This record gives sequence, structure tokens and C-alpha cells, in this order.
Amino acid sequence: MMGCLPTKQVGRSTHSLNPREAVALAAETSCENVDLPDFVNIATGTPFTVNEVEALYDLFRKLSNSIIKDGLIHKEEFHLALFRNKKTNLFVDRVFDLFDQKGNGVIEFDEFVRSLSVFHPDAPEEQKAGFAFKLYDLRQTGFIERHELKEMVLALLDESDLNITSDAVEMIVDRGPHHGIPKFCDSLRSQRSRHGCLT
Ligand SMILES: [Ca+2]
Repeated sequence: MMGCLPTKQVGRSTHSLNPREAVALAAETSCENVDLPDFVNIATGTPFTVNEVEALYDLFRKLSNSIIKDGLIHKEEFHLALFRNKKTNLFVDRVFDLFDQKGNGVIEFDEFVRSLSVFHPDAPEEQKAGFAFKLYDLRQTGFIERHELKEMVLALLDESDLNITSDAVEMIVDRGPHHGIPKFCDSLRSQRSRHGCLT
């Protein structure tokens, strides 16, 4: 963990400490006094072990205190973590909204773990497909429309600094899965067997 846990020493009188102990104690107790999340409970229902959830908490603390030091991941912090800059775009907005399951504009630790668990190799394929589908189904109609796919492709290209002609973009979009979720899953499955993607 991060060396910020309150320890048994906290209640002890500081008079009996030598300077080195006092400094160590000050370093420990100066960390914010947040209650640790219930790691066991959060790991339940995900493919993560309790140790993995604890490691994710370290990562979460870093991300959630990168700009606004409040222990919650705001969109700018999310963007900074994903792309090392603060500008937002459609792709980040969409992923953020999927992580922010309560829809309150910030990502809390349990949302962070639950969302990341979708990317675990042992997560059910339906969960992975569902996440990917929702990512592209921008207007949440249950169908991926051609223009939604195009918007997402353009957003991804914008992030990647790739120069692709509009003809090429049209071609990518025409080959994409702009239809309902059953066909989308089929196409994911065939992609996966060809390229081993989405794990
Ligand atoms: Ca924050």
C-alpha cells in the first residue's frame, strides 16, 4: 500500500519518539484520513483477486489525485491518464460515461474496478461485447448507426494524429458493424478468432 495507513502508533504519545520515529509518524499521519475501501467486497463478482483490487487502488489514488485532489476521477484526469493530455473528445467522453455507472460525473473506486474487470481475460465475452457495443452506440438506441461509427472513427483518428483521407474513413465506416448487438457480437467473435483481439 502507499504508506498512508493509520497505524497503532498514532495513539501513542509522541514524547517517547526519537526524531527519526517522529518524522516517520508525521509522514504517516499527514496523509489524508480516508477509510480504505472494502477490497474483499469490491473484488466479489469480478475476476480480480483481492490483491489485484488493492493494486488497482494504488493506481486509482494516483489517477484520482492527478488534477483535482479529491479521490474521485474527473473527466480531465481520465483523459490525462489515457492520452497524457487534458483535451476531451468523443471517445474519451463515451468511455468515461461507461465507467461512470452512477452517472454523477466522477468515477468512484468501485466503478473503476467494475469497469476495468470487463477487460480482464477471464471476463465473460458477453460483458466485453456489451461494453464495446455501448461504446459505439452513442445515442443508446440499441443499434450502431453508420454516423455513430463514423463519429467514433474520426474521434479516434483525431487522437492518434493519423492523416487519413475522407475516402479511407468512408471505407472503414462502410465495413464496420452498424447494426444491432447480436450481429455485432458475431463480428467481434470472428475478429477475435482471427486476431485474438478484445482480451
Ligand atoms: Ca480527482
